[in-house]
Amino acid sequence: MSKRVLVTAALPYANGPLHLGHIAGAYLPSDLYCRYKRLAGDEVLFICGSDEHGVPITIAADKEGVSPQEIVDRYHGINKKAFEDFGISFDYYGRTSSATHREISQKFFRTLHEKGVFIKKTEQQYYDVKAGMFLADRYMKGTCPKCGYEEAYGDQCEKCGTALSPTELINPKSMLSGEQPEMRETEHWYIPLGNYENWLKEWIGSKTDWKPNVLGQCNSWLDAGLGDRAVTRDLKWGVPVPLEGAEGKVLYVWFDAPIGYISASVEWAAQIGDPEGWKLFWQDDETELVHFIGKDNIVFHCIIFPVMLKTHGKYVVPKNVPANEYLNLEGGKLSTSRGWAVWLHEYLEAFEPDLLRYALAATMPETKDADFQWKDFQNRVNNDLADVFGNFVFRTFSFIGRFFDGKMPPLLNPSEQDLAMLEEIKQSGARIAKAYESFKFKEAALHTINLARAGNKYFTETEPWHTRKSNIEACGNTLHVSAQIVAALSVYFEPILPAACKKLKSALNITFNGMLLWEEVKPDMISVGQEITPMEILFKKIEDDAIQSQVALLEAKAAAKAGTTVKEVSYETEKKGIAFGDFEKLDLRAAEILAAEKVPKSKKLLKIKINLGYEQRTIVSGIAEYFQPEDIIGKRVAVVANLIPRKIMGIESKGMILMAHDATDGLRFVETKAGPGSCIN
Ligand code: B3M
Ligand code: ZN
Repeated sequence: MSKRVLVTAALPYANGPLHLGHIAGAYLPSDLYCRYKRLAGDEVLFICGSDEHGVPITIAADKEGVSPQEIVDRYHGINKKAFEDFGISFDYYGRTSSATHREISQKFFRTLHEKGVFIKKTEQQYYDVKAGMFLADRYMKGTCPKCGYEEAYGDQCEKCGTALSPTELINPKSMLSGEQPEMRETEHWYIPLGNYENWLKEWIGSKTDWKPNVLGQCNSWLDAGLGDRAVTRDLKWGVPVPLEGAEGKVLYVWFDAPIGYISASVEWAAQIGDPEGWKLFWQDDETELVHFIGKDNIVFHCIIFPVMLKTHGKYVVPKNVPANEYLNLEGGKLSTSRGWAVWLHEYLEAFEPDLLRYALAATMPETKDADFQWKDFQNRVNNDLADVFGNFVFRTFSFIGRFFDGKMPPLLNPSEQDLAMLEEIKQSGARIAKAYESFKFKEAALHTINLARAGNKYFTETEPWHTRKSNIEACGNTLHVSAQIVAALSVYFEPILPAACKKLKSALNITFNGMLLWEEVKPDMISVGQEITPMEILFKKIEDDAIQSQVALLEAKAAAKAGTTVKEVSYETEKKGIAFGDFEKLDLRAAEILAAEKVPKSKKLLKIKINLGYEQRTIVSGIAEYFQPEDIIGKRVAVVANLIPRKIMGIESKGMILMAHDATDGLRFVETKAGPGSCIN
């Protein structure tokens, strides 16, 4: 029976770009799940969006000296695009600064207020006299009372994961002025979570299928006893508290952000022209609500938000909250401030989405922290995707093309091995499905590649390169069976490798109405005589130097943040030899830089005017992060003059300025004393 599933992925703060830790934590697993569920025939609504309130946003704005709106507009755009480019299949990507969200979260708050859920308390809170404001938790740092970490925030210690309140910090300091704040009186609304302890214990206690790491955190919260949780703050940025006498107060970001899932669903429904359609997902008991999050968000999604939903009365509560652990990077903790991160948009400039989707699925931090290593990424791509899956597909297609006219051969007098292999299609399908259903994505990836592995091995063992001469019927059987496995893989691999599977399906000429479903995968999916279109190689191997340059880039970023340079020089491998004729095609010239300016809306690009003696022209160059425009005027540099012009951000760029990539000093011009226009060769 088909189910209705509402899947949410944690709303990332729109205060910075996404890195691989975010992707492995919540976004790839939720996408795998949704893509699988759609294939399983379930009705899926997949919701995410930008979390645009809260102190992380205002801190980022303060740091840059711009408005919070400017920050969220920028990163909402960047992150939405990165998700799209990476193939995350959200049905809707909202934002909590939208008018709908303000209205819905205020309404939610008012409902709870009218139901008498909140208590109002006057409390002493830290106030920064110099900055003239009450300090939100995140504006305070101090020593964690549990583990002694000196950089703990007012709401949480990132070292030991303990949730804190600012008054628990030892030696509290304001992050605004750096000074010790003083206590002042202020009024706020609280949810007395303790009132719901019994319900929570019973509800969470009934969850036998939740991940142990999630249950563990929930139980330690419950065992420690739940206190009152403030749901309002003294801040300027946020959803205003919709009550009289609450001027200058906003909803606590962790109150409004999860309601963002609801408001995004409301916007989705309006967009598809069914304004009431969201209710089926949020207010019908048959719906399975699943929250995908990182482990630092567990308490909010397993305790606080469920209490909000429950006390509101109209909403379903989550069926599961499959939180992941953390992803480390090359043996170190991912850290934006230390520059130890691989940004998703940066990854996408270098490699295809499918490759990372597979590598992360195979190493996901499901039950414990995992480590992303570039070398391991390369191995998974080269060994699993290229050598196993890609090779199997390639052999199958090319043999059918060469020896069977590009048409599916019949299965005639199959051997036991042939039949066992066909049988494996269903069995693998069931195994993979079970893994997805139980949120074991690593296992799903393993079972899927194992089917390709089994197919590849079968191909080798049945030796069609021999049987094509000795027993053409057996050769046809090998290819028939192999093609059926490839067809099955074009569905089974789809959650992880959507782009590759799309190519495969079209090469196999699989026709279907809408989506081919999991249960429609059969050992006779491709009919005899069906045309099989020859295919280019599915996955190219990744060369060592591509990996080395990623590692070098990472080290350089970290070094730049640390204010040092990388000490160990690593040289890029020399490229393959070229003929003199190839070199002669390049028209290299000396040129003088006449003017330079930043390209608006781009961090990386400079628009540079050069003098080539015989003409002046414009070149757009991606060096803005390394040079100030005013510093490079007058330099005599080497350029490729005969590069075919292309438009970069709307500017026509004619040629390319040569740069040396110095391993210790970063980018350097290739300078020359020759006059503008001189040929270099
Ligand atoms: N923005 C925290 C985070 O990115 C937060 C999640 C909100 S989910 C409603 O870790
Ligand atoms: Zn701690």
